[in-house]
Amino acid sequence: MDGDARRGSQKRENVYTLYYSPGTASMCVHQALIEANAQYDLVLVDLQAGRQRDPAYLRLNPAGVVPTLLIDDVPHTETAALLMTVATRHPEARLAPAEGSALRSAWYQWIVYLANTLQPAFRLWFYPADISEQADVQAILKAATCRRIESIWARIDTHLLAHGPYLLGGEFSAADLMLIMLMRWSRNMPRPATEWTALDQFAARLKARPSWKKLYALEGLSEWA
Ligand SMILES: N[C@@H](CCC(=O)N[C@@H](CS)C(=O)NCC(=O)O)C(=O)O
Repeated sequence: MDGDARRGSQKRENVYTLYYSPGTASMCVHQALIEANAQYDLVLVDLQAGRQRDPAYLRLNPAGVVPTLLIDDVPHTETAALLMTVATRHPEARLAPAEGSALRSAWYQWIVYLANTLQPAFRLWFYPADISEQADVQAILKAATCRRIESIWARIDTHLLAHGPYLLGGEFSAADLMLIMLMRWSRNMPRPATEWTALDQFAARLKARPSWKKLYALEGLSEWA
């Protein structure tokens, strides 16, 4: 975590502080902040160095993961919740359909679906040691997880083919930011998400957004640009 002690004791000018690590679950929250044209501070949490388990960070995020978003100095966690929070706080960015509309319900549905299915599957794919230290158990787990992720791509691809180009049809939203982040995580898997036609077209569309390019520059990303 870069400069956390200093940030903890100084008055921040910006409403938001995002604790992030490049290309991880913080990515879609970061892109939402960019889309919303919000002012924010970024604090890098060095996951390789284990800084997510520093006591100071655990006080903000007891699960020891990124992202954490401070809003007016109050810590908030869970990617999907943060995404919905940022979208709701910045209606002018049009990252969420109108409150009370049928599209709004679909928006909740997709974000919760992604958070309940794909994101935990990726957690197993990247962190099989969460479940077992045994290499043979991990291998079985990863094979099963890979099949699970592929079946989810197939389901979303079918949806986009029929109802795309975005998850909500013609309307881009924060749900798409979560989807593109998760798709990116599959880039080194046996069958990356872009092997499905509609998902591939979706990726091209999302990658053309100025917020994607800005996100890449700010997080120092290069792969899957
Ligand atoms: N449910 C959490 C999961 C976040 C998560 O797993 N973040 C990963 C990066 S993608 C992380 O911080 N990993 C570090 C670790 O587990 O030590 C959320 O949605 O915020």
